[in-house]
Parts: sequence; C-alpha cells; structure tokens
Amino acid sequence: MTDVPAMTDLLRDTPSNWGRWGDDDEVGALNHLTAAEVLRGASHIRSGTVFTLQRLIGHPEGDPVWPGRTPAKRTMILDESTWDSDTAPSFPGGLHYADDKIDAFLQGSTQYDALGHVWYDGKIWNGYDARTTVGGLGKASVQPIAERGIVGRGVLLDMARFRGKENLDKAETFTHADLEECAAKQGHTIEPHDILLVRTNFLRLFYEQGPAFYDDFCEPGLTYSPELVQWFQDKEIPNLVTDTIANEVTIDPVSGVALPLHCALMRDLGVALTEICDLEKLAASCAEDRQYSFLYVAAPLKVARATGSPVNPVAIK
Ligand code: UVW
Repeated sequence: MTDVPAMTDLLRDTPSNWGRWGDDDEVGALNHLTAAEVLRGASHIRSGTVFTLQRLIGHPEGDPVWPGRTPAKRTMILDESTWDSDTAPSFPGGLHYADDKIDAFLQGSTQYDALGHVWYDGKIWNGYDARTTVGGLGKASVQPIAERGIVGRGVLLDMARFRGKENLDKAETFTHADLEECAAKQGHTIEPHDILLVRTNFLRLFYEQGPAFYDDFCEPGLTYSPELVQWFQDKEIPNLVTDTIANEVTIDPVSGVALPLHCALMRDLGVALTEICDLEKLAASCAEDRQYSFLYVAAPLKVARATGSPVNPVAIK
C-alpha cells in the first residue's frame, strides 16, 4: 500500500481565501452572495413552485448519518397519557398540550457545516487557531452563517441522470469538468456565484439496504484535484449542496486521504458545505421542464458555537 500523504502536503499548492474578507471573517465564500445575487436568483423564479430539500428526521426506515454519529432521537414528554395520570400538571380551564424533545447531532441530518467544522495543521478557516474549537467553536461556528442566511441562484447538476443511472455507485467519482458537461447537457452553464446542488441519489441505497449500506462505506462524489479547487476559486462558488452524507467521495482514490475537499474547499476557500439533502422532487421537476436554475434560500438555526446546524433549504422555480 502506498503511503497516504499528510493533508498539508496534499494541499500545499492549492489556493486560499484567508484574509480576503478581513481578519475577522467567519462566513467565507458566502460573502459572494450580495444583494445583487439575491436578485439574480429571484429572476429565475418562473412558476412560484416551491421545493423543500430537507430529509425527514425520523424516517420509518431510519436516518442516514456519517459513521460514528447516531440518528436524532425524538422523545415524547407530554401527551394525552401524561394528562391522564395523577402527577399531571393542571391548567385552569382544562388545557392539555403535547411536548417533545430531540436529541440530535447537529451534523446528523440535512445540515450546514460551520466553516470551523474541519481543519488540519492546527488552523481552521481564516487561520484561526484550532484550539478555538475546544468546548464549542469560538470562531467560524455556524452562528454567523445562520445570522446572514444563504440566498442566491441555485443550479441543479443531476449527475445520476447525466450518467444514465438511478443512483451513482459506491466510490464513484466525478470532477468539475463533469459538472460542466452535465450543465451543458441540461442546457445551461455554471455561472460565477452559483450555488451548486449536486444530485447522486446515492442515499436511495441507505433506505434499500439498511445497515449493509455502511459496509465498506465510501460515498460517491467530487474528487480532489488542484484543478478542481482552482475551478471553485475562479467561479467563486459560495456553497456546495449535495444529497450525500459528506459532499465528496469519502476516500480520495488517488491519494488515499479522507475528505480532502472538506479541507481544500471549506477550510481554505471558505465554501459552505450542505449535506444530506433530498433533491428527488426538485430533480424530477427539472427533468420535466428543463429549468435547472432557481432561487435557493436556506436559513440554518442560530446555535451558539455550534459545528453545524440542521436546515430545510428551499428552491423556488
Ligand atoms: C465530517 O466532516 C466528518 O462530517 P460531515 O460530512 O458532516 O461534514
């Protein structure tokens, strides 16, 4: 087996946006999403059709999560059985109500990653010391991303349909050139500042296979190359949104490094990553009317010092 290089060596010559938006920046490439980009996105609304892109939390067949995380657990605290008991609280007039709580990884469903979620070489996004993550992210948490919101032109890149498959296979890779080709076949181009929504339909296998889905776990996705990172930089892509758990092929097949694009795109360029989306209804609609661009809107939850946040992004065509 060949030696796996350190992330520092693999990414030595790739570009960086540290300092580009100031020494105190915490939202990175989302700075590209100006008011003009909101209007550009809105100009792609044609019919007013709304698509919500979050996966259900509490699916009867379970919820897909990164290995080592557990799916969200919802617990009923108050329901009609509680009110029937002797210890039930009582309110004048006979009010009853239901309450529940959720115990969840903030990265355990459709989610925005905070820019400080991953790092190497002791530094997170913008050069902040990685020790700022201890006890909660003191810098580049999800909160600043949630405070600004994410609105712009979204484009769907339906890689599964482009490759003539129901879903991409385990460890199947594609590049920025494939994304460009996919867009061309769909009848459009990828423009600067576009929010990229990439469909693999890989999580179909999670619901079909159950626990066997995690055997030799390696998701399909974009694969690292210096050219790909430069392409994201040149196009000034603010946000990569996918329907996989981790947005990129799990293990880079060339170097053997795990999740190098998390580091090259998010830690170095400040590109926001959005994972575990459900793009199926949107993709079916795009295939039917050939309109692959839309207004994309997402508002992650404002959780102080958090590494990520659940979100229900919306595409409006
Ligand atoms: C990791 O980076 C490990 O997880 P995620 O795919 O949630 O970003």
